[in-house]
Amino acid sequence: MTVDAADQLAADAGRFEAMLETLLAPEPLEEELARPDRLVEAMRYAALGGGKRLRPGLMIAAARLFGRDDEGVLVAAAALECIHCYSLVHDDLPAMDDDDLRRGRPTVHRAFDEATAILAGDALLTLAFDLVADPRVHADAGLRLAASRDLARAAGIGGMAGGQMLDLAAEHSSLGEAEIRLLQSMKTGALIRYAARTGARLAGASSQDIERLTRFGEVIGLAFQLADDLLDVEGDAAALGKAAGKDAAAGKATLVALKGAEWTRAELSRLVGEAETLLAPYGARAAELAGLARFVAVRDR
Ligand code: GRG
Repeated sequence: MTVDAADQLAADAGRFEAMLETLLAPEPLEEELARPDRLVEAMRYAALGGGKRLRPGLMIAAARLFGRDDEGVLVAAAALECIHCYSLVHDDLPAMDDDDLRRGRPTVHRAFDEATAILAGDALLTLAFDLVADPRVHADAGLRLAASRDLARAAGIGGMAGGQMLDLAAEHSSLGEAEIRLLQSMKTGALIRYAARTGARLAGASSQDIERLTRFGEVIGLAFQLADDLLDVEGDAAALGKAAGKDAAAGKATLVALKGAEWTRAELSRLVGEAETLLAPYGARAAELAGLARFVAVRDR
């Protein structure tokens, strides 16, 4: 990644964190009777406790490519990150992956308790749709509605939650390549695709550009999952802040398990090449997105 692109990403993450902090303020908003302390604390623990902020970074960079860079984009990015954080809280629960560590700290149900973790996830998911409806996201209510429906679909039955269901159903069974790709594009790809697509859409990009950025998001989503599976078998548990090798030990179906690490590295290079080709029409203006594509494919955490 060029120094400029890395600096830009770091600056975006800082602005994003500051916005998320205000959106998760402990004080009740107009029309809210109260915000129970323990619930707010658990939500803040889940959402403000580190993380690479990849999805917000992608949305912000995609919007900037088409000339928009304001607080409304940060609010939309916060909505998406709330959904991502809720999914991690619920994924870590005893009924799902039963993880003790996330981002190098105790998981929410370990730091609080199981019922609080379930509620914190629920409240983060719900807050996301409140945020997409915020007029700062876009002056056009129809466009906010479209962004909201897209988000529901990315997170719901045909997206992340559906992908998680397929993943649970597939434990200890042998899936083929097409089934693994489908599961992963739903479980993790859908939110990443949403990030790039929505950034372009909120910035008023043409439908052709929105479709190009949507495909870019799909490619990044595939690369993200392949890199994650590779890290699970080859990564350093301390750097990951979780138990590396857990998915492999649990017999989860991955393309790394099916086709091997060498094939996976070659596929990652191919995907980075495809991402760069998709960005080629935008020239140097897309350096930040190109940097993100490379970061996703070679990341070590
Ligand atoms: C519970 C409905 C529901 C869905 C859970 C996304 C997901 C579905 C589970 C997460 C399981 C997991 C660890 C999948 C691997 C890919 C992934 C989403 C990793 C975590 O995302 P990062 O690396 O996390 O962006 P940070 O901490 O950087 O935000």
